[in-house]
Amino acid sequence: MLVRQLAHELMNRHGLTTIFGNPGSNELPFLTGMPESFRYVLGLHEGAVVGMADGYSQVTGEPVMVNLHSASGTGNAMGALTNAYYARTPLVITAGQQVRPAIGQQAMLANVDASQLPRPLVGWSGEPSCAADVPRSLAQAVFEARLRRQPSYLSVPYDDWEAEADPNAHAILQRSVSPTNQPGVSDIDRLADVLRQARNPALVFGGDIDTAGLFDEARTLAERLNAPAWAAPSLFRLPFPNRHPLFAGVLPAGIGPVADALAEHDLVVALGAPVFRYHEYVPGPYLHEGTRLVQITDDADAATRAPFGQAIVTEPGAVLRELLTVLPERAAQTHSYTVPAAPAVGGGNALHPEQAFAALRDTQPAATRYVVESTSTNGSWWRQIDLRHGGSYMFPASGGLGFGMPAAVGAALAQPERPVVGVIGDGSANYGISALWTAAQHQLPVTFLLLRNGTYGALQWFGELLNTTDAPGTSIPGLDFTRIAEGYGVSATHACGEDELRAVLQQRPTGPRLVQVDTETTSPA
Ligand code: TZD
Ligand code: CA
Repeated sequence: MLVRQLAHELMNRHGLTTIFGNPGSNELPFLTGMPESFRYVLGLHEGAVVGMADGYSQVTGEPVMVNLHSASGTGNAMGALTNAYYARTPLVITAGQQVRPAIGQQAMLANVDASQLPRPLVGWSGEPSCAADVPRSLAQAVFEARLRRQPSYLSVPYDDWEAEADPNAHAILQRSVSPTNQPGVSDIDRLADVLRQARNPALVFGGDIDTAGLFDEARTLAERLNAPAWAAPSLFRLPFPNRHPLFAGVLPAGIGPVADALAEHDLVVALGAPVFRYHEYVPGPYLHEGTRLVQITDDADAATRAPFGQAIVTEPGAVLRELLTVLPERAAQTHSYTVPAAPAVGGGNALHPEQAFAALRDTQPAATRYVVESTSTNGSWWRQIDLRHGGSYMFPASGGLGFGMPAAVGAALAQPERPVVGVIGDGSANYGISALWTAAQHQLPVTFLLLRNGTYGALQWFGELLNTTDAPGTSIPGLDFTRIAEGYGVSATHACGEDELRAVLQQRPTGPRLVQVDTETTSPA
């Protein structure tokens, strides 16, 4: 058996039969002779490749293969890797390397110091020391990604794939590596006691809760405790129905404002979130006197780097489920979800973003997945949208633009029967635009709602916050995304006014479509 055949068999056994990639010559010996059951999803730029893989893996909850071209392909992918890293997406990235004798002399396409290149945006990173070690290294990349929920990176000299596999290497096919970080009985008892004794507890749920498929459990725990539930700051997935009467909102992303928001609570239990991912620097105490915080996360890094609170490093899902068995049942309550106020209305030819989001809410199926990458419209979004299902909302986890369009495509590939809408700003769109081509080639029924306000709206807002309103480079006139989309093979409409927008959105897409609408620039608040 060749190293390549053994690697393909290993991928097959781990369910890694979909590969997102953009190949070059170094990668061809790995990609040749792929089993029929494998699917190679071609992206035209590595940012889109990683964004698609990220969206795909976030939907399946499983590791996924990514194939990049040596150093330059890896470089192009780095921005997208910031998002995958903070979303804790288990990408298994392979990159083709020059043959070993050519690396040191830096022949064309050598990836010099390959294992360093993607750091610190991957967990494990390596290059096998010889061909015989390729299958084991690939297995390690897979186990690392799955176990630690971090992207991992493997650089492989391209002549290794044609080498005869070492007879011992077959043992790798039988291996499994299982996590056992379940909470102990005493951990649960103590936590349940603390919760029972709390006068006024609050819950904070992070994106990990939704990624782990715990959306409904999170709601049930809040209802059981009758405690308000916040979404953690810098939210990248919605872990709680946003119009539920116990939903307190997304925590602000500044130190002082978080303390203020939680001031009335004596106990805060944060599940599946770092404590905390702040953004704009607003000083203040981490928490006010009288509030204590317990963090439950399976991300050891997120526990050790937090500046305050008690952390328990264990699987939040297990804690949620155990707490639900020990905390007393309450009589079933029916909750009437809050109704959004009528949307604000734009002037002139431009819609207020709230009008666009109300149109989505009223026209799209309830289980629609939204991948949002529109930065100045955040407040408008939460004021209008109504999300009651797990997996309904994704946002770039590190704020790196270029995630939205590709992730929407990846999400649709992972689960074609669930509707996907990308809500994309006219600035954001450009960083991941080539994902349109992949959507067209696979005829994925994704709607891209393109909000065109002609600016980097969020930067104008930040400019006022930072007193830098004269900074250049925040205006982006002259873009017509209907023509760009058509060039990539995606049908497109420019919707004028609210009625036309609603009429277009009412139609169910059979393939990808882009709907461009002119919007007013608003503040994210
Ligand atoms: N480049 C990358 C890769 N990520 C970024 N976050 C930025 C630049 C900086 N940036 C922001 O943080 S928001 C933003 C930029 C350029 C404007 C996005 O414009 P948009 O949305 O049209 O998508 P709004 O609603 O007009 O802000
Ligand atoms: Ca914009």
